[in-house]
Amino acid sequence: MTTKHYKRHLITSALPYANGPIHLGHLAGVYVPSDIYVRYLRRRKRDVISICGSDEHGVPITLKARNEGISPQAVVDRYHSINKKAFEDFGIAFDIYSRTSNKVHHETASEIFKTLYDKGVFIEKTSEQYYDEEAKTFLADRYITGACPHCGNPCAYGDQCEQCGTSLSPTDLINPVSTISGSKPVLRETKHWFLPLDQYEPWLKDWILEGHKEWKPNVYGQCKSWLDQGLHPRAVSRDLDWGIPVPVEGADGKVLYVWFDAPIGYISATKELTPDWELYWKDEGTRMLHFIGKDNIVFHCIVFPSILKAEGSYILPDNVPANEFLNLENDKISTSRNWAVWLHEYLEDFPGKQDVMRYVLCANAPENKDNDFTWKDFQNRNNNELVAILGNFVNRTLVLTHKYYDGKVPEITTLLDTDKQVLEEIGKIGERVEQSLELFRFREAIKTAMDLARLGNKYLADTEPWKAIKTDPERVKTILNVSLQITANLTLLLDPFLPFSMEKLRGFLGFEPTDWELIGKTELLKAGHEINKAALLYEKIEDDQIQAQIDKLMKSKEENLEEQEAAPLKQEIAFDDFSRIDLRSGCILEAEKVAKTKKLVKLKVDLGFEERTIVSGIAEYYDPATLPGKKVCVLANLAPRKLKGIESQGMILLSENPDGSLHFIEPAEDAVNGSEIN
Ligand code: B3M
Ligand code: ZN
Repeated sequence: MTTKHYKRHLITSALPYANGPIHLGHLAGVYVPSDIYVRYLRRRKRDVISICGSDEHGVPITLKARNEGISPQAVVDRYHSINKKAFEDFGIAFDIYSRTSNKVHHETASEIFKTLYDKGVFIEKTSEQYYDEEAKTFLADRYITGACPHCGNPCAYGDQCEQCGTSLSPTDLINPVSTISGSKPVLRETKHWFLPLDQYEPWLKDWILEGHKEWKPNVYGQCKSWLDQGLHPRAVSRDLDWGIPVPVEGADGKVLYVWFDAPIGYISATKELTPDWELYWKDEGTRMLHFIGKDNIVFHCIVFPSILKAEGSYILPDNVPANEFLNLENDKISTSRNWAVWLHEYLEDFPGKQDVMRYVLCANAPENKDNDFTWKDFQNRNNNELVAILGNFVNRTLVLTHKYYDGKVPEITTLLDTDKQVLEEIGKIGERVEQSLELFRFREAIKTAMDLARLGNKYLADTEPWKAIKTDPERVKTILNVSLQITANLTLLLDPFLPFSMEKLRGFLGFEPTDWELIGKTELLKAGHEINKAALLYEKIEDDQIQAQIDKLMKSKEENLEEQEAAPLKQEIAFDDFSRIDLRSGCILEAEKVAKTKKLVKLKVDLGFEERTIVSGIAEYYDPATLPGKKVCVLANLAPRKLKGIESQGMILLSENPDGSLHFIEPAEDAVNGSEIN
């Protein structure tokens, strides 16, 4: 089915956490595609609302507040306004940009929780969780670190060891420490309410795996793997003091889990936008689409639909065209490492160039796999595509119309076959762009739309009006009339992608319509119509502008490495605790990568009194071929453990730099193998 088959459209875009600014990754993953699609629907005169807002609860917010010594409300107030303005300035045309700390959201989320609670949907469970007595808060998985029981990595997280990849639960960690206060957390009983996702598994399998085979492969595939693994009850409450209080008896100090409340934020925002909100959320004539990044797929395809299904009166998403991730200069975008291009800074550094970034992020979108943004590619696409193809065609057409006809659209004298073919091709290109957009293939859509500008350039190159004007001025009238029709069609076709420049171009042409249905129609610009004074649509971006951005990134990378605080000190220990560990000097005899792992190397280590096999997560930092002969420090009395089938008999001591790189702690060259390290 295509957009014309639905009475109305409800388009939601992922609610960004209000704990930091918007960056290119957010735009490429979610907001540029959703805005293109919404603008396309509006140009087709569809009944559509575009919903977004700040996601203002959850641990990311409270951590940011703690790190800055301000309140969570102060954090969300700051970033809600920064992000709201940045989206507006960038032309992301939401109908509403709300926020989940609003009263209407607290009421809506509480009401839905209460409905499910009263229906007996939730499982109530009491379990032990780590509690930080200093910070007076229960600890979410990522806020507990400790030694990995499998590879000894001293900085494993409560949910995963990043050195050996093992998934963990907080109680697996050896010597757990709270990353908030650095103190040793204690286990405390706590009650929570669980959404029984396992009970919805049969329905989800039918609804998604049978009913939505048309979903993008990256979305369908992730849903399938989650469902194949089997779903488990998921806690929908947390022990936090920031969030929406759980609206039932016996829930003091507990709030709704952020991923329970946040998607309901789409509903609350719609309530704020229109009294007809139920038409969009409860009428089967509405098509609901969620635009998100791949890390939110499970919440939008499995958790939120299960909540809506259990509540019983809401419609479900018809599609969830999630994008993959955008990297930056071949490295993952990272807020904590300040490895990002922030939207509000881009707008300051490149004023008036919103469409250049919209164009690049669309043409280079991570639609089916992660992709990379480089400033060089940004410059090349601007200079070689926007300036050299689109801008060049439009500029030549307008300049020649002013030069030969004083700015008036000349009448068609004789239409040759070539002219007719060009005019017919306009409509065909329009249809192809439409098909791509209906399938959420935005890269393909903008490339096809640019084919119309390529067609125009070829038409001018083939007909050479600047030469023909001397010998056959009547012919030139037709050539420029056709070129002006192409230009008018470009404003219609590219408007969803490049709204700022197409508005400018409509101004140059004195052409107001924006209806998609006009694409390919004859004579959008009538003979005699007067066009206005024109200017360049796009200007070249110079090397020094790009170099300045690259320098800025490198500088922030260096600064970040210096600034990055060392990991918090672990809890104080007595000498006896230390004396229980046995450290020895050793020397690597052999080293080989462990097959099918990214990080692991199998070492044979000479301890003087014996040789040991030890597995270490250093493959990304050391070439095994260079290791034989290297002196190392060995934790020699760590209990052996199996790693990828290999028994590792001890641990090599490594220091971890702020950038995550691992480095051997090397005894002196003359240290005897097996000698004790005290
Ligand atoms: N706040 C975005 C994120 O995971 C998350 C989206 C909520 S959409 C309801 O970064
Ligand atoms: Zn590990």
